[in-house]
Amino acid sequence: MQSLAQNKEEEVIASKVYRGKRINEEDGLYLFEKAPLGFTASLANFIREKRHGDRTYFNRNFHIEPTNVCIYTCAFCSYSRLIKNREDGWEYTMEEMMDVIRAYDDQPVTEVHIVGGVLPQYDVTFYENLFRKIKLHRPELHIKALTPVEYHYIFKKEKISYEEGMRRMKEAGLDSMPGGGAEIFHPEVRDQIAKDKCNAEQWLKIHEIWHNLGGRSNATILYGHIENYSHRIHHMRLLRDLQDKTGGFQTYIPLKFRNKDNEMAHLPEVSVIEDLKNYAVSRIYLDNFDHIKAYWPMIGRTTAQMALAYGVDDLDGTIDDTTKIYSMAGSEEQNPSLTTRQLAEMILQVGRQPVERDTLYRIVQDFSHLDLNENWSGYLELPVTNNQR
Ligand code: V47
Ligand code: SF4
Repeated sequence: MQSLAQNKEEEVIASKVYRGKRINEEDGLYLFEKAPLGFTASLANFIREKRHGDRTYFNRNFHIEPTNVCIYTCAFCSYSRLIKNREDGWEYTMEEMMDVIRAYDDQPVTEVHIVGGVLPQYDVTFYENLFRKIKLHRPELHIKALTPVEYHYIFKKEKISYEEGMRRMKEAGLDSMPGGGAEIFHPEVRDQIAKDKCNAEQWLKIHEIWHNLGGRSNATILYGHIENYSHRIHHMRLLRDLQDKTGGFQTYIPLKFRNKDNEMAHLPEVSVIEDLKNYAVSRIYLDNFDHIKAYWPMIGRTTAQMALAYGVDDLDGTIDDTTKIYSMAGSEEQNPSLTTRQLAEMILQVGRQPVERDTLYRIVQDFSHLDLNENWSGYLELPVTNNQR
């Protein structure tokens, strides 16, 4: 493999990557601080293509956000602000959430993603009942719900251990855990931006317990605010270490900090170049993660397409947004939702192969044979989203 390395450090890193060896923290820092973007991108793309070829995954999913107010006070989040002024907010009842589920009865979605603010009325029993009701109504719908932020809070309130709590969630129908709440693990940063919710050890412990119960989960990082590159590497090191132990993480999702209407609004947002570099370094450093996901509503469709050349192999899903956490924070897409056709087109336009997956990355349908000029069938126009109803 012809390497773009221009000096000794780059030769060492390239040689590790081409031999399938792990890079260390210094290598990671070098890639962040000094390496030319083209060099880093070529290594990330090498790994991406070795693992997945041109395959680019997406799923048909929709989000439910139980509430947009929260008892916590994360400085980067527009939600904590709203608790003082609840008329701007919503707090769904169980039946209202079931109405959203029922609205997709005729749609070929495979996953519901449930995450929102933390409120006392949503306790262990509430979520057990919600998961049971969803499974009773639509057993095959994958429930990807809540993060250690909610779990830590509700289990503590219920006075039960993480083990018992996660077992109860599993029995009630929880299928997997999304990656939120990770932010930046390092206390130098976490104490400033998310000081009152679960800490890094608690976040990691709950994932570990879930993995040991046979569950799968994702991991995120919130980057591009007050953290430095060492904090990002430290964050990934903790994830890589846990993944060595359990193998339960599926995908890593870098989330770009957006600065609208939150306590950190004075900070500028990082550039698209920084986004692409972050995806590429993540792909190289996290050698034991199968997938790197670009969450397209946050960075916009065009950057998401570009990210497919920087180590990313997954674009999340059709999403259909009842979710406001990102649009309120100033994300690119104000009403994020795409049909299968639109997602597949985005992937084909940059020469990759669109593959619909389920939450556990089992292939549902391969769309790579499709010709952009063909008259596509109605099936591809689904899901017809709430936004379009
Ligand atoms: O943890 C909040 C982030 C996360 C802002 O697992 C913000 O498939 C940027 O984790 N700027 C929740 N980000 C979302 C999440 C997620 C999203 C998509 C897919 C998956 C998955 C998980 O949203 C929070 C926080 O890091 N967030 N405010 C903001 N101003
Ligand atoms: Fe609450 Fe999550 Fe927002 Fe923090 S990031 S204030 S825990 S909704």
